Amino acid sequence: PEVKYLKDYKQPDYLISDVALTFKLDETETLVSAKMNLNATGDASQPLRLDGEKLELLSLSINGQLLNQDQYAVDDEGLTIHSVPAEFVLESQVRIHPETNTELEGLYQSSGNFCTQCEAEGFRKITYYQDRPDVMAKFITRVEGDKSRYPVLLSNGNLIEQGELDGGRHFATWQDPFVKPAYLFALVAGQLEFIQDSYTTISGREVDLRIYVESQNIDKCDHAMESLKKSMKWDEDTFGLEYDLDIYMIVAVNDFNMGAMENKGLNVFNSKFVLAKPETATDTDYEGIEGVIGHEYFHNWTGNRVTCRDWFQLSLKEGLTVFRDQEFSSDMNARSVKRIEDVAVVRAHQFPEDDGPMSHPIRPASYIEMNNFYTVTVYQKGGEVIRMYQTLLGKDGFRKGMDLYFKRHDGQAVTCDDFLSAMQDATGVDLSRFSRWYAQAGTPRLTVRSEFANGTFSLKVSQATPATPGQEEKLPFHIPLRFALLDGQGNRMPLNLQGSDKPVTDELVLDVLEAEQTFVFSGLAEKPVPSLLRGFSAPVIMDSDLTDQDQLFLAANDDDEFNRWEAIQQLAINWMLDGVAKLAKGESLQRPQGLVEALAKTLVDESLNPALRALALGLPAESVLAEKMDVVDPDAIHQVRSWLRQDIATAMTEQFKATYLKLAEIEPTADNASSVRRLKNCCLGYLTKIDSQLATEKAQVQFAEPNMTNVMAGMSVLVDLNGAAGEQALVDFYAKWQADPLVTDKWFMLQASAGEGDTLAKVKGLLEHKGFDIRNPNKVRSLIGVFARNQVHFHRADGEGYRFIADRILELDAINPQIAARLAGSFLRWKKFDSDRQKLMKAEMERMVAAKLSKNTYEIISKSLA
Ligand code: BAL
Ligand code: ZN
Repeated sequence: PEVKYLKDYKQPDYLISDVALTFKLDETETLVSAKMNLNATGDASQPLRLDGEKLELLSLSINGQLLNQDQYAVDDEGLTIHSVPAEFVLESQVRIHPETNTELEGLYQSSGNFCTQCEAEGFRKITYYQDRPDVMAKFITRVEGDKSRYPVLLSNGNLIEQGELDGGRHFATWQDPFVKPAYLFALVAGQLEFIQDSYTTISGREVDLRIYVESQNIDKCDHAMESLKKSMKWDEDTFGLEYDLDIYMIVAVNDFNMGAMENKGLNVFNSKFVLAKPETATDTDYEGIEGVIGHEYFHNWTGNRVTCRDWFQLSLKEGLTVFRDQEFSSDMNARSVKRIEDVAVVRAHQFPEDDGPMSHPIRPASYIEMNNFYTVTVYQKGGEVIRMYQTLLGKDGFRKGMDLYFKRHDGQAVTCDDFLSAMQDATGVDLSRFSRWYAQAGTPRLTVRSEFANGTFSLKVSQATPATPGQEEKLPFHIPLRFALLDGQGNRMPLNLQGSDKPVTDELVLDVLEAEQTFVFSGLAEKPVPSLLRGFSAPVIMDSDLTDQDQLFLAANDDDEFNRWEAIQQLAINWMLDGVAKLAKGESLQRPQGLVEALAKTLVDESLNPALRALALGLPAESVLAEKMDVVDPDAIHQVRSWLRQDIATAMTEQFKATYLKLAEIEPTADNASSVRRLKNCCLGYLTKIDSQLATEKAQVQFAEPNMTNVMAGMSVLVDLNGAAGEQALVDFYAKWQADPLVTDKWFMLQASAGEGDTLAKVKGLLEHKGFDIRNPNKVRSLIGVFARNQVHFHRADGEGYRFIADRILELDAINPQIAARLAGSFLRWKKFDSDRQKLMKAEMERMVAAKLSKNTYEIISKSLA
């Protein structure tokens, strides 16, 4: 397959100013007509190339003249018109087949309704077009369909006409007044109901807000609507950004490759990120909905009004919009809880990606299949890069940069360099070295060593970034290191930084710019404990010389809540890695006394948000430990982590019981309900380890509650205890919820993630279950995807876990290459394992690559094997 390079970017030879589309909808044969105005950007000497895949061309004309077959050539990826005028009208008609579209890209059907997904390159499966983000046009879309089967007909922009047609059909015409690239096009048609609300913007315009769902879900839209209104207000308050159309529509569909899509004025969402009521959705679902509704809404400015010049710039809109949604959620909820959760995702998923064969900078330099680059690097590390701008420039400086970015680029398709220039020009801060974050892959290792003598504290900071594929040598990054020094009472001390002309403060952002730098602070009355990389101020792996004693001090005293949590994590990681080494030597494990005491104090510290206490008690994931080992031993990690959980449960039995019972009594308020549940369910999880009778009793009570968070926690305890009660809970749960696919997803997930028992046999059996459908991405992610992340069972020593996933990848690749390629990512870390497992994984990858694969899956597997 062809590799595309950023360095080969050329501006288009022709631009499209306007396009009028007509869809004659039919399940098996939809007709799409397109009429567009084109202009040459140069002398019109070049042939016109249009993208198009899986289209049946019926007619093609220029300025009303039908073209004959000598005048153009069609291939699998598009068509070329050999000669065109400098300015012309192009008309085409194609036939497409939505019913057989299982890739869920372009126009397809979900639950009998029509919908579209065009990002990144799906519009070319709808009609012939210059399907690239720097071609921006005004769209008018006429949708025609059977009135009884498709009473609702939607597209981008404002509704300008609707009416009846012969044969029981009707039509609607939508006009989008804003220019947009084709990836933001959307069409929805079907039997849908909607809830409606309105929002008055800061300048007094009234916007009609609608959420469209299947009728059985109409009672599950309120949280999404509230989240939308909060997002609109937040973007006005925080960035002065106002919505620009008269209507904002969200449609929930069951079959969707991504989480959601920001199409102009007509967002299409995976129903998982819309539908919620307490009986069916967990607190995590509620948070996810608020975040994703916000994310897609924020794209209206960061993505739609200002979009990407080319797909290499994806992080321009995604990193920025992730940062914006994270900040929104932090303002709506508990900031440090959100920060801890976001950092946990970076560590568990982005750091491994950055350290593996698919490692790429947030602005990749090449790709085979763009869909493979909707990654945690482009999104989450991209978000961290935007956060670093704000850390370096301050909130006001960052806002000035954003204002300048919109002033310069509204209505344009631009690059990450343009964003950086706006930040630099608005603030006068030199960001030349900062630009390396866009070009270099890999996670910087930051080594911090400190010394204290005669009232002077010096901090020696060195950075190094390991080689990544295609990038052997790395230059130093510009790393903002947020920093404080704490005295014996945990108070921040004044920071007299030598050589600095800035006023003395008690917290600083140190500019780490060189491979090695020393920062010296003088005039200190006592030996301080440093609080480093506060709030995780940069996406780096830090190696500090903090002792266990220092970490225990920080866990109890740091005023940076992130760093309090971090100190406990580091203590737990150190102990568990040490435990794995001990097991290998046949030594026994001993209680980490200090850590357990710190956890006990945290558990009962009522000055802390209950969710924060639960996070402290949640030990680092097995995958996080795996990343810390040169050769991963998944069984030993599992054993050590389980031992520690058991030991903590034993040591703190009374505290867990008392806390559980106390929290169960609390009458929760809207503000604290979810964090109280989180801590309560964390306690219940620990109680399972020591008092199975009490845990069973409490779990049964929760299982019967009208609250899905409590039900899931209860069911998971019952299943963990591995007895008849667990089996019965699974049966009852399915019987109750079988008609609700989002709830049955949870049922599949719980079983695929089981650490104990023969999980593989269970999962194989569930593939045959009537509730499972391999064509539905949510089901695939819940059952097969969750199994592939099950450290113990995917990595079974007999290789059966690998074989099972490889078989599913091959099966899925023929149905939905995007989903297959995602799953193929499970093999990327194969070189981290022992030689037997490496051989087994390699054999499966070789088997896959020898088959006829989509370019999506081929890119992942071939890069992994390289
Ligand atoms: N643009 C693809 C989906 C999202 O990031 O919002
Ligand atoms: Zn996005």
